[in-house]
Amino acid sequence: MIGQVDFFEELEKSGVTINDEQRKMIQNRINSLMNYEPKIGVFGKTGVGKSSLCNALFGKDVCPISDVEACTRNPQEVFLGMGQKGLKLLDVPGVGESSDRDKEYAELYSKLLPELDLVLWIVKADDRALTSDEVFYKNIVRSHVEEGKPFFFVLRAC
Ligand SMILES: Nc1nc2c(ncn2[C@@H]2O[C@H](COP(=O)(O)OP(=O)(O)OP(=O)(O)O)[C@@H](O)[C@H]2O)c(=O)[nH]1
Ligand SMILES: [Mg+2]
Repeated sequence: MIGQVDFFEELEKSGVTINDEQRKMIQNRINSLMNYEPKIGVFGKTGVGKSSLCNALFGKDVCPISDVEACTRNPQEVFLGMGQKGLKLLDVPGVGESSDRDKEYAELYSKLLPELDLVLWIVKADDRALTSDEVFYKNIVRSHVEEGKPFFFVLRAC
């Protein structure tokens, strides 16, 4: 790749000598960074519109949605291609449906969080019942945010 050739030329011009093995390692590292596809988790309470947001960003109905009942039961990955690169959205089941489901989803969210590059937590702007958002944030998400995980609350208009 031209960028990599320039990079190595520049290093040599600056008097830095690298052997073939080091060059290969650097090249592999650059390639894996260039081809990296960030993964974004779309979290939040059931019915806030997580799957609808993924569909809107994807431009097609790839994640099932429901007007009347908790819908997403398993995490679903949506690939958003942008030219030769892209990123992955992970649509997950929503919290706050029942205590049994919340236990299950607490485990799921905990398992997924380490592999995410960014977490979006969707909240309906007019929602006044925020207990499950608060409990999940405090018990599951906060420690990751404190360790540097990028996190945004996203307010969904009504
Ligand atoms: N008014 C309005 N309704 C929306 C919006 N986004 C989603 N909805 C509606 O909200 C309802 C729930 O949407 P879903 O996308 O299934 O919600 P979800 O967060 O994926 O729900 P779970 O999969 O159960 O966690 C559906 O009736 C959607 O049409 C929005 O921006 N505005
Ligand atoms: Mg859903």
